[in-house]
Amino acid sequence: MIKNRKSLRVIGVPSDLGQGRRGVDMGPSAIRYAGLSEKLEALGYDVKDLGNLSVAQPESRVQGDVKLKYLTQVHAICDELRGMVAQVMADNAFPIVLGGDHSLAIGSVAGAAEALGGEMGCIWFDAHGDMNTDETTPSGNIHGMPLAASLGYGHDDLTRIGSLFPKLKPERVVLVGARSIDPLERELIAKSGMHVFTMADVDELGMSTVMRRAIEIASSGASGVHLSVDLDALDPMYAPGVGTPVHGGFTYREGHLAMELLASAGCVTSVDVVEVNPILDSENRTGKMAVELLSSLLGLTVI
Ligand code: 6HN
Ligand code: MN
Ligand code: MN
Ligand code: MN
Repeated sequence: MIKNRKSLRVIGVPSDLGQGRRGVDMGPSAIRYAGLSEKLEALGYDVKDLGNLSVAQPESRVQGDVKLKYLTQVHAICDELRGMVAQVMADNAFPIVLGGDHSLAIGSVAGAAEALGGEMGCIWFDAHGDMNTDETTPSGNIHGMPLAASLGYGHDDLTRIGSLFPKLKPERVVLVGARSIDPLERELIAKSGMHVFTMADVDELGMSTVMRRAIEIASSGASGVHLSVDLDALDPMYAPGVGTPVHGGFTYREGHLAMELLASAGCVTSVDVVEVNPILDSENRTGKMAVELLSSLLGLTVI
């Protein structure tokens, strides 16, 4: 059971503004089609789907700065999401945020940290570092920046959303699954003092040891833990429908074991499931994987 919360609230963020490639805007629908609400209700939760945030179509918007594409719109989406996540948690419910590209985590982390009064830990499953800023980005895509922004690095419109600054402290931040880090991003990761378990660490230590350490780091002395799940942490064999696939990720069982260990630790207080791209998927496998992982996190092993 996740921090004794029986009420789950689903929020969809159908945005691909933080990403170069279109399709992740359909992620929330794909995850819902895979039976999200029904499966979580079957676990005994009270589930309410709060619908989607409204996001403009790309044809009607201006890209803006090439180093921070769609900054104005991403800022507005993240600020709205921050308010919704904070409200859900103030109502003693557990928010499940469906993406959409990973830039939305700037808003969900901000809202969760605000609701918990700071001192929140964060576990980030990702092939990437998401630790770029406008000064280091190779793409200008804000989905490569949310962890940096949450730690206080980057443009004010990304780091100063809401009242807390920064949202996260590096000693309670853990990235798991990394295997594609840009050269300048690597420097910021090292400088920041956050914790990283690469895929090489998962190979050497095993997922069980990695997750026990990650849980200890993120949750000790913390008011709660935000879990941000980028589906590209999984190997593309199990999650082919992602915008930026990288070989050599979590196996099916490693992904589930990570969730099951989080479930038994009972430390997670909010979650994002992001970067699902149905256009690149086959028969909604990645949407289904997202639902299965959430089911494991919330107490059921789906095999
Ligand atoms: N994601 N590091 C690359 C960039 O453009 O900054 C890729 C980022 C991918 C981000 O998958 O959430
Ligand atoms: Mn990623
Ligand atoms: Mn501003
Ligand atoms: Mn990511």
